Amino acid sequence: MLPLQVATEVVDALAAGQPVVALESTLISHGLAHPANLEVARASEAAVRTAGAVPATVAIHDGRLLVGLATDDLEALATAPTGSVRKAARPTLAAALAAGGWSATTVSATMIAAHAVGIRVFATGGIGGVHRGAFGGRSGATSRATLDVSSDLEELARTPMAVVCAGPKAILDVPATLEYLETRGVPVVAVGQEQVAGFYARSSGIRAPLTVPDVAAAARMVAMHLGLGLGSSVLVTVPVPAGEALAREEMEAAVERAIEEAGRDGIAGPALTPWLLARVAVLTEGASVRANIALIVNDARVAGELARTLVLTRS
Ligand code: PSU
Ligand code: MN
Repeated sequence: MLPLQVATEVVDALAAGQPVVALESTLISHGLAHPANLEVARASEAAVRTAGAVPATVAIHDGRLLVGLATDDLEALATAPTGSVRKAARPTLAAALAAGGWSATTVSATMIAAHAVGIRVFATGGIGGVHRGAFGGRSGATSRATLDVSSDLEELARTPMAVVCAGPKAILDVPATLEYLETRGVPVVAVGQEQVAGFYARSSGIRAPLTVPDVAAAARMVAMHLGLGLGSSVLVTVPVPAGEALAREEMEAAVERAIEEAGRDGIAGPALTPWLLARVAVLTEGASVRANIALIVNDARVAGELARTLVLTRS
């Protein structure tokens, strides 16, 4: 049994059949630095509300899986000293609950909690996926296959929700990530453009397996998929707002360099993604952080609209 502690507002909304959007917390604790992390967390909740849905940010505190954070809890998590917050995914959920204190939930752990309470829509920034070199083939110290594939992908395959994101994170092997999702039965739907969103960039350069023109059409596809009871999620990708997007070439140069440095410094495991995001931020002189903030809040807004549309089409 999950030791869930669900905020009253979330309990009430779910009981009344109102739209609820789950939000993850690893992007708050590990993805962005203070104070941008707190601003993003608050702005994401506000964006969900403006869209007409109730936000439920998920995190772990003292052995409880919180679904919906109080204002001071959100602040405590966002201002906790660097390194004091654990990163909880499916494989580390039990350890995080046993440890006490604060842990942030990744996409996989957030989905476990959200699905358990009946939330159908979840927003994150960029999903985790197949890291470059996961199956070998990179030069130098990292030529050995690392098998570093995010537990996000397995969760998408086994837990039914709509997950709204700006595509797989650009630090990943994006084509391999999409192949993996296809193999594991996860539909990837691009909204408003032909290509899968590219996280920092508008486009990943890869044609989406499925494209819909707008959120209403995405909601119809999500309703159909979830109605079939196949067990997997739908990954809905929306591009970062144009004003904050990075050019793909500019971003790729920074990403390549960050990955090379990470290999040289022996950064691996759960530390790798936060390390790369922080390093790309330095290499792009903050431009990647502005894109990251914009895409997270935009995803929350779209997820709010999606949740509201899903509720309307259900009744
Ligand atoms: N989106 C962001 N920033 C982040 C993440 C998503 O814009 O930091 C987090 C999510 O919690 C995701 C995690 O589950 O990164 C992936 O980590 P890993 O690659 O170690 O599985
Ligand atoms: Mn990993």
